[in-house]
Amino acid sequence: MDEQVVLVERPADGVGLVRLNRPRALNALNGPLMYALMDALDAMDRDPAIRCMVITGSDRAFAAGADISEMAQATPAEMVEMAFIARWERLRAIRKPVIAAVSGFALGGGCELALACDLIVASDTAVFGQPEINLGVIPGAGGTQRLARTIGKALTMEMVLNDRRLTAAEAERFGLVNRVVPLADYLDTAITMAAQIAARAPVAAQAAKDAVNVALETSLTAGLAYERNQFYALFSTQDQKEGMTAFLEKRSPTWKGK
Ligand code: DAK
Repeated sequence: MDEQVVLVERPADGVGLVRLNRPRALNALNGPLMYALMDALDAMDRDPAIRCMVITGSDRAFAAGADISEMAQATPAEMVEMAFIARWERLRAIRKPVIAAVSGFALGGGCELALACDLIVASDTAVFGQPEINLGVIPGAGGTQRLARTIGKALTMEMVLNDRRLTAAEAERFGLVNRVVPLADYLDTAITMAAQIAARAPVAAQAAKDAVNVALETSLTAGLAYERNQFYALFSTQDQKEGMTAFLEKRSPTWKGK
């Protein structure tokens, strides 16, 4: 029987949860799992009932990286043919906020998957690392780029050159993760955070995510102009009228997502 490589749930109002489900391989990210993950996220991105998503693994491993057995004998052409990059790029196109709930190993592509999410909630057992140098390669899904932008050059160099692994506490101290909580609480904490975000003005939440991501890719002047345009554009939404009217009427807003 085929293994169900991801499990999809709706644990709270407006929240979609995707669990990576290859526990025996520590959630190694093989082709079928990446396709299933991206299909699940795409479907939730299109579903108006979902407004925030959570990706998680098991307590022992968020994901121990791309599946080494799938890559070991591949030629460059075969890597391209496997649509290896295309699978990963799909995550960047998701418009709704995505939270990684990380416990245990987040190594290689597992660390990169977490970094590609918008927020990270970690258990106190989480370990973040880019051990690709041990395999004779380097990170290929954003590790060098996103880590350098997030935790700086010095620590990134140590991680990619010398397999320095960060404990959850270090990851929090260096600004890699939003929150570290006890193992028993990490998923609930991520779901609670997702439910809070899901209860906020949906169009504004997508615009906020988009604008922060633009900040990582552009000059300050261009970024400020982009932010301003997004801000003005939100005045075309019913939610802006509702949010400001509700404030003035001293009541809670009712968001329409329009
Ligand atoms: N791939 C395949 N199988 C893996 C795996 C992986 N990455 N990690 C673990 N497993 C499997 C093990 O082979 C073992 O399987 P069996 O022998 O039981 O069949 C099972 O999971 C349990 O693992 P261990 O027996 O090794 O468990 P330990 O507790 O002793 O060690 C460990 C846990 C996480 C320290 C160890 O398994 C380990 O070092 N794993 C490899 C970590 C690693 O090197 N990760 C980086 C892989 S390279 C790209 C996109 C993505 C990437 C690149 C490009 N593009 C878009 C271009 C990503 C690349 C990578 O992630």
